[in-house]
Amino acid sequence: MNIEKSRIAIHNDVLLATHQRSFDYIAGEVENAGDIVNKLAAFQVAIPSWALGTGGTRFGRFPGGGEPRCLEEKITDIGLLHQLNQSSGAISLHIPWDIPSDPSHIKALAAQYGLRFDAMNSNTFQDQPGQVFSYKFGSLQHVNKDIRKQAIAHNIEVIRHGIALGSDALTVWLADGSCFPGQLNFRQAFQHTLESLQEIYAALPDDWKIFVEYKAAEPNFYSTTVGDWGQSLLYTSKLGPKAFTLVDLGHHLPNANIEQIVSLLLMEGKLGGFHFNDSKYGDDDLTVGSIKPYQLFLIFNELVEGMDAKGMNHATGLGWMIDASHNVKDPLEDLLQSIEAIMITYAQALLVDRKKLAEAQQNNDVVTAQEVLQHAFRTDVRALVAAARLQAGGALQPLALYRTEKVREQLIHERGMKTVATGL
Ligand SMILES: [Mn+2]
Repeated sequence: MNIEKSRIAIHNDVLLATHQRSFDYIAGEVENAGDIVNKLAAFQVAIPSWALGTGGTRFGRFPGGGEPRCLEEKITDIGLLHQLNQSSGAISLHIPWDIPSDPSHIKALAAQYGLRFDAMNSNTFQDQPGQVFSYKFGSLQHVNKDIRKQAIAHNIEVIRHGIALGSDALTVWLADGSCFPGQLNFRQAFQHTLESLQEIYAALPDDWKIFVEYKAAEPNFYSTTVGDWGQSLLYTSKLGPKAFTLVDLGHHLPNANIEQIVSLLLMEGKLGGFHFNDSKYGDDDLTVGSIKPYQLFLIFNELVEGMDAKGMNHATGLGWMIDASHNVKDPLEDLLQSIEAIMITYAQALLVDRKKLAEAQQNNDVVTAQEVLQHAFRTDVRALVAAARLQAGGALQPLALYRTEKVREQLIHERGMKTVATGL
């Protein structure tokens, strides 16, 4: 389904006067409103194919109906989001769930919605039907060379699918690790993983990147072979200039200082990808900004500061993606909320008075430093975000329009109540 441009225009017309009032107020309060709006309009966040259906937990899954049944329908769903907010202009695929049978057709369909293909994701955390060897005891780290070879070959196959679609990055997240003390020799597991990654790295086209994602725990609960940013940085440093660390907000131990991690990775030129979500206890994969919005702001503040220090383009310098799961919400509504939270936080980070903050730091004026950050965080920037959407042809209130257009009801009508997206 499509949301007609005229429907978006009618929606915007009704809200325009109210929006303009709010915009005029904030534009008078901040120095560079026009510049911020342009940066917001350029900023695109990739949606992963697996976020379009109900995730579930290990206890159960309660699908809401109308979920995409194939890759084409996943592209359609992201196209709908992008029509509404003009900020979801990329899709991230997971192989083997999303193997395109006709890549040129899939590429054309995505282009029709203005979507590009973001990083490709491999999957060696499950066994697939017909697979010769099991990944029960790991993949790239495995003690058996034949199993490592199978996992390497899968990653190279993912690169091939990505080339056909015009992607330019591979994200490797490994479930590899151990559940009990003594199960693994840590150094051997690291060396096996490094050698496997080196073979995958050798298969990357010249203009491709590989992102090595780390995670502290789960599904292995004693050790993880890429367990934290230090281990990821070790791998990516040894691999070479096309290898980068990927930070997923939910993949840290509780209370980790993620803003400091991204700052140092940016300094080293080794931050490549970023996965947004939120959590209270572990890798909860909740809606971005729903639990710890101030932490997200502090992270964005370091991202903006660190990227500016390196002269990086905010929109294209890193691979931005939402990596969340939806157990009780409509997945598309959840994604609209996540994108909104990302845009608001990015706008607030752009508001930080860098000069004043640097002066406060230089003078050990701790109070002013905090005031500078919290002034930006407490500024209501929603009208700036809405203005960026309006400028790009999106809806002033995407979630409201999604509901009044009865998008989910239409998707259920088209696809049925009992649909399950591949991979879920
Ligand atoms: Mn992730």
